[in-house]
Amino acid sequence: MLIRRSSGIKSYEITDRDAFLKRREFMRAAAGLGIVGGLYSAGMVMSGKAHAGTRLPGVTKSAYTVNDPLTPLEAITSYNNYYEFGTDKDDPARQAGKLKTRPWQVKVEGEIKKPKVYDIDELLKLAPLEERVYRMRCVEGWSMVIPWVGFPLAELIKRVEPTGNAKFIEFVTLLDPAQMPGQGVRVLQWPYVEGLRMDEAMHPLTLLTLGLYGEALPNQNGAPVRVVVPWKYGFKSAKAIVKIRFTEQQPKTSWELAGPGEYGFYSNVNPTVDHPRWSQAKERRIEKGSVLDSLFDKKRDTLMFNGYGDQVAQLYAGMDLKKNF
Ligand SMILES: Nc1nc2c(c(=O)[nH]1)N[C@H]1C(S)=C(S)[C@@H](COP(=O)(O)O)O[C@H]1N2
Ligand SMILES: [Mo]
Repeated sequence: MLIRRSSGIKSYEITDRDAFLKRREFMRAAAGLGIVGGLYSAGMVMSGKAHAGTRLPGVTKSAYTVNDPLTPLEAITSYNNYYEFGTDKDDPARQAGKLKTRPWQVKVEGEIKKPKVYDIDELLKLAPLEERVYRMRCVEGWSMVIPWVGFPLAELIKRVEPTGNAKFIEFVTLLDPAQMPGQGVRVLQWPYVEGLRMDEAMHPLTLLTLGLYGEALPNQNGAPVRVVVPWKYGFKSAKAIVKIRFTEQQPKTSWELAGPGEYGFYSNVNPTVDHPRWSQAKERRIEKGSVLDSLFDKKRDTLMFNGYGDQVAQLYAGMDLKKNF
């Protein structure tokens, strides 16, 4: 995703294996010496077992679940893209622990009849919580399988009653450079903004997400609330949302503004449309105990719409997906 560094894409595709190993060894050693407290804020990442999350009550298993083996919690919480906390994969785990996620409000506004500011604890009770195991495919070429907890975004949308002018929905992440050190770096325009067309936002797969592995979201994964859109590249799934805005015009997303030729508004997972700088035909699945264990596995084919075509292809009937990438 990183497009302004001379080294280009910042992913394990080009991670130097020795450097990666050394850094990990260092972190392990640091943990052993007990100096990790200052480095890994909540102290949760090294073990991957106990994170800041509390158990979410009343979660039922959803039929919207894939059978692929789950990515372990350790990998999901230690290998993140979250540029508000830095552009290295381990920056969010090191730095996001300090983010204050209470009190937290989500302002819902724009082309709706019932604008409302939701307190996060009200949002948690808005609709029954479901566990959904989704594939997550990052535009960089890696993927995970994550047991999210949340409810369909449509539940919220119905309650605020969109007007006839509501054609799109915009998600805005917290803007707070004091808490989010990465916002001092202009790799993106802050705050992080993402968006969907209204029918995409209403689709039952689009999940307003409050947890993973049965617990409240770890900060590095977008606490206290994010969206997850499993048939699109991961960057469409904005973290730490403070505003949801209904609009008539298509929102300008942070990634479109950063690289219009590279990141389109739709960004559906599509193995036949290459990113200008790399192929999207294949991906590496992170599915072992740690990210490192999966780094050198064979690649697998990327699936059209990330394997959700049966459910979402009709949203794009008649559209040229090479133009509307
Ligand atoms: N606010 C915000 N949301 C974000 C990002 C970000 O940098 N900032 N990165 C995106 C990208 S590129 C990916 S792949 C996913 C990663 O989600 P995860 O770390 O929970 O796996 O978050 C997305 N949401
Ligand atoms: Mo990503």
